[in-house]
Amino acid sequence: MIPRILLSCLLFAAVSLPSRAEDGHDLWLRYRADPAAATVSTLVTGTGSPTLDAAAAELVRGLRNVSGREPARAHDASGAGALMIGTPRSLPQLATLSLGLERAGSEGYVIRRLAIRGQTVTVIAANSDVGVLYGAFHFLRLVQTHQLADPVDIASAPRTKIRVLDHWDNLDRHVERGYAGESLWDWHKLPGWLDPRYTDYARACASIGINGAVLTNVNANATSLTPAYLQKAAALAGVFRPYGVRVYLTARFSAPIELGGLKTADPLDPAVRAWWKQKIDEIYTLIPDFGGFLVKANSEGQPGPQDYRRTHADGANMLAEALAPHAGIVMWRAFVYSHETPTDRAKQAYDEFVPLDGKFADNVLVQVKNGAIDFQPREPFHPLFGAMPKTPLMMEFQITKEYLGFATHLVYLGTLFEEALRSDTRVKGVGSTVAKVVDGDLQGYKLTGMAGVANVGVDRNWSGSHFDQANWYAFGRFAWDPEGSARAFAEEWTRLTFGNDPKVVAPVVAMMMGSREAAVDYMTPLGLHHLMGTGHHYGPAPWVNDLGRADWNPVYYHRADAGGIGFDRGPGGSNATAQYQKDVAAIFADRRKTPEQFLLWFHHVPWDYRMKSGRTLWDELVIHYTHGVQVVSQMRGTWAGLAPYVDAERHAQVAAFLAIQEQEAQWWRDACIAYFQSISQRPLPPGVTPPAHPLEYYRALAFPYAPGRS
Ligand code: BDP
Repeated sequence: MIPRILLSCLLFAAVSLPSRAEDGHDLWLRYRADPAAATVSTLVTGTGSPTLDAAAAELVRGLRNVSGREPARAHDASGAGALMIGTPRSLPQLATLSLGLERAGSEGYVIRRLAIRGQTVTVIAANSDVGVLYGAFHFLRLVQTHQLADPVDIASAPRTKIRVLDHWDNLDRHVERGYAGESLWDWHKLPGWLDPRYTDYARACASIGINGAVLTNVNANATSLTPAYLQKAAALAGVFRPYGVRVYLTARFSAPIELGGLKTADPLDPAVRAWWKQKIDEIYTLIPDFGGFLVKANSEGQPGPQDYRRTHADGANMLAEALAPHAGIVMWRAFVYSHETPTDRAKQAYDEFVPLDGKFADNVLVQVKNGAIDFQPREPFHPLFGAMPKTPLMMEFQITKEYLGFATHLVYLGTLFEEALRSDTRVKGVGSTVAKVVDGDLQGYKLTGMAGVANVGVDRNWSGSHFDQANWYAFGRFAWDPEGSARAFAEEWTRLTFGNDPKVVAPVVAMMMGSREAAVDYMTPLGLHHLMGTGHHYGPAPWVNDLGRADWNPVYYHRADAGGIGFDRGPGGSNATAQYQKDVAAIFADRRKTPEQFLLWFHHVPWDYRMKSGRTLWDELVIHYTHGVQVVSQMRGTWAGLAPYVDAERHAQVAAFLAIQEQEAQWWRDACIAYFQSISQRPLPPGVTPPAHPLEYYRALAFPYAPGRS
């Protein structure tokens, strides 16, 4: 007979060999064999449900792969090392234990280690099935990151209700601003073929607490509301349901005309209202737990209620009224600006929406981008946060890196999310952070939410690069806890993705934490914004001044002239600063008080202005551009040194992408310095290398096939 210890070694070896390819496909759910990880002898479950079964299956899959041993299954706690999972309803034994389940709320969970009949067992308990699933994923994270140290008493509940990915995916599978291949949704083969990736997508979402997916682009196509496409959406909903991921769609405001043959889409027209009611009822017969609609209206050419002299509230409330009986919601976007409005684009959303505060139906959230322009590498927080106490505002972040180097630049967005969420609106005194607005704590919103513009596609590694997976991950973690920590999420992700070796974890986390600041430096330092190439937004184009609308041109945003650079948004300029609470406004309106990272966002500043460093603004700008490139070079060096510790396949791709990033960072820096120098007419600070090419070279570059076009 083979001794047990030898048997388990053999089993372990069998699981670890042959090792699976490290191509990133498994995301942070890799479950690689790890002799140092905690084990579970028996998995104890009660009555099942699709969601509880998914939780058990995930635990079995994870524990089997990590420990090389499949846990036994039982319906009663037996023996040391057992893991009990369920709700008090599915596993009545849990009701007899004092677990503090009230801490879990309706979607959260507790994970506890306690003694039952003298044996130490671990419990994952929740008040709902999906809470158990979330707890199972948390437990597996603890196992893989070696954090399961006694005593264990964890309680976690999400701080926002709606935690959604917005897919800017078209029905032809082109992903607007997507850099990871075609859309995951294979509309043509749906509903007949259910790609296994749909399940893996839902697992990945559930593992970080995401509970909704808006399947279609905000630049909406009414075809997605036709019966054939609703059947396809229903098939996806069926796959996602056990994982707690609800399906949402974008609603094209003119659908009653395009699909219904009506003459108008006026939200106050009875026939239009009846059309939407009937359409929504039809959706719910196919998708009983349909989440609702995301709407982009009267923005960038999309139709909307203003086409009929109605307000955004009129439009949103019409849809909300028809969705309400089914418990559906409307996420109405505040990303609006019009070329007919002469005011500073940064002011327009606030001007349009603040007068509507209190006029939206209870099941409407207004979805606000983190900053007032457009997902730039850095923006001050959007002045709408805190300014609409009677209207739930949900945060919209962009996970896909439209303005941050596409898939090839290593830019960890956790720090961007954190910076936005920790910004202090001060509307109810110091500490009135954006996080507290969004999670409802500050102004008592009943509905709360966070949306992330997804960065996934059919690429083998889902996100187009290994490190972009971290941005999906961090988004989910921040949606669950808007007061979470970018560093903690980076560390979790790194351990799950590259293992627990401190020789890898410390340098990778350090790279991630500095990466976004580096991108700000080599693209748009000191508050500059929107200098990207026309249309595709690839690379630098600060010189562009000939587009149809003033506010599409980079020159509109940087306003560089012989006297200086920057957009005067203070009282002497557009007065956008006045949209903030008065103490915040006083800081932003004063160029001496404005944090230098936002200086040129709010002020037009002379080239020879003295910065805090003692340098002139011009010198400081050049130093920032140069520093950004240096940080990328350092990241390359750090990564090269990690070759012995990272599998060859992933190491090679990251190394190649960092080389691209370094070249492109240099390109950004050189092109911007060449252009701004042509205006500032000042010499480079001593010791600084001049741009590699004359300005004309950069201006002549063209990229007709850059990905992600709109
Ligand atoms: C901009 C994108 C564009 C989107 C728009 C939006 O360039 O593709 O449609 O935002 O958020 O950033 O609606």
